[in-house]
Amino acid sequence: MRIDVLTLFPEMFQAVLGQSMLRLAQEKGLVSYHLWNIRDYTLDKHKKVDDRPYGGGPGMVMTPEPVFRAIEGVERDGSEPARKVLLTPQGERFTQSTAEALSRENRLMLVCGHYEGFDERIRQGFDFLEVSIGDYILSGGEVPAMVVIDAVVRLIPGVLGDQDSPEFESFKDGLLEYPQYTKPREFRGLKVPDVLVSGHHENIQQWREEQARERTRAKRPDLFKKAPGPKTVSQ
Ligand code: 21W
Repeated sequence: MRIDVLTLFPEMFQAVLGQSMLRLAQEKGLVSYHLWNIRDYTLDKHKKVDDRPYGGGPGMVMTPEPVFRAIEGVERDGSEPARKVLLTPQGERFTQSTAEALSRENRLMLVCGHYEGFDERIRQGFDFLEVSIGDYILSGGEVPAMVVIDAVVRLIPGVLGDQDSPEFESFKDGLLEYPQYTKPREFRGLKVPDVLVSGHHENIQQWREEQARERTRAKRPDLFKKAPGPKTVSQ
């Protein structure tokens, strides 16, 4: 997969794309990241990328010319059209199922805004999937774009090892993760549950399922309602 990122702050991505799983995915040749600065597509001598909103109001709006030129120029840099994603607070909520859908694309183009938003004609000019990562106010689309990249790239076949392969994730059955422990057996008086060191794999599996269900019911009733399995306890 080829991922193009259009942003006013390409340097923000270096640390995230240059470490751990995202870096390894690129080293394995499974993905390539291409960072582009929208400011490089300005035509005026002041390299202006934003301006005051018509009609008045607070903040600045991303001006259409450099964004159009960046999208069109970057698209021509590759050999196939890109699925375009606009990071915006008005977008549809980004979920695991959005990540799964995007992970099947050959080419993604993520367009990040800063300031108060995009001139509306940017939306009119392209076929975007508009995505928000949640209902809180951030300073721009850069962090959301990194969230999207992380969630998508780890789903590309071959990026993760067999052990942490996506099919094994408890999110798949709509439940939260069961509690996990490692050494030592006892830490500051807190003990690892006996069942986990019993070697009885059936009991371990049953305990984990119960814990995952109980945790989800207590912490995420919204997920629990949708998860398969009984919704009430006997008596
Ligand atoms: C925050 C842009 C608030 C615009 C009209 C007049 C991308 C984001 C962002 C930002 C506003 C995402 C207004 C979750 C986010 C992002 C910057 C609102 C007010 N409208 N997901 N004045 N949260 N945020 N502008 O903030 O670009 S995805």
